[in-house]
Amino acid sequence: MQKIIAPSIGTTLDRFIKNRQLHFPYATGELSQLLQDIALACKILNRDVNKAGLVDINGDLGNFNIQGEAQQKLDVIADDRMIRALTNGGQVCAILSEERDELIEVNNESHYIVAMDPLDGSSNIDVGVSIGTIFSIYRRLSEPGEPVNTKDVLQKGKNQIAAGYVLYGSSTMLVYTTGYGVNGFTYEPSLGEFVLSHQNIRSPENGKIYSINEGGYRSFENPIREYINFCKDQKYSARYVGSLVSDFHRNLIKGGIYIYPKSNQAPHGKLRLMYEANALAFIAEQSGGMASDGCTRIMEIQPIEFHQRSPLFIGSKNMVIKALSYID
Ligand code: P6P
Repeated sequence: MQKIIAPSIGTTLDRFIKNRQLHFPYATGELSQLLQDIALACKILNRDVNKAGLVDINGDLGNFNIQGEAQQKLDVIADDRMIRALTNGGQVCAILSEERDELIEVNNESHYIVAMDPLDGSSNIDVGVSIGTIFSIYRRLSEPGEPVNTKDVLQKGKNQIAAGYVLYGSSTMLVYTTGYGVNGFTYEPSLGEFVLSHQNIRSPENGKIYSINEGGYRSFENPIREYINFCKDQKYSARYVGSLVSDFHRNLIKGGIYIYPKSNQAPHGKLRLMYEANALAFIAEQSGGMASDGCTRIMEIQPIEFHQRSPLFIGSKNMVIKALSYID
């Protein structure tokens, strides 16, 4: 068997994925191909995002997605690019997108399902704030060739084969896990490659950053208000970008907690289980962190609807434990 050389900083994503595949002699390479298909779409999207101010792709389209949120032009472009790359790549049998009401059936013979938020935080596009793509990968439960059914899609987060995000920020980073740790790759435009820059990311167990939209303070339940007051007593720093991937990534690297709780306005929270909470929960846990909806481990929640929402407490393990201790 080919000698497995531990990847070093500077390794390209493609080489890293191929190296990892060597650890699994029975791997068929399909997941590797799928990850590369996603990376390709995000490289193209990175170009679109970086010129958003220069060409007419800012602003909203005047229509709304299933969430009732104004669809931004770049939202739709991102959705189209991801769907095209995944379809052309040939590895997915179905795609669940935040931008599409219904499941997109692709290739009945393929094994994988992708749940994605093609461009999260898109309301920030016009004001130059970082935005992100979030993806989650499952293996279908039905046999190839059979029609894809809802059970193939509505799987618990603990069944994820892989999950990740791309942060289009001061630099563009892809962070993902396949269940064997978390690694980060920074896009090098001169090479057109994602390059390993953050090997085996570990989430600090403690932190001094809390991320929650305190504008909702009066609509939060008392335990959330009490935890916010605890954070203030501890003199933690309040950091809330209003872009989930940005807030999550900063907390992953520096230590911190992100909370989007249920409230009067959002009785189930705002964030979506299938393609936001589950994907980030996989990364959080694989890096030593924690993710809960306030009473249940995110990755244990049995989904019942494609676009269902969930409250989210995610980040440094001891901070999440402390926040949950305020909730009966
Ligand atoms: P609010 C963006 O719309 C998003 O889904 C996340 O990226 C972000 O963290 C959250 O919503 C912001 O929501 O209600 O605080 O504006």
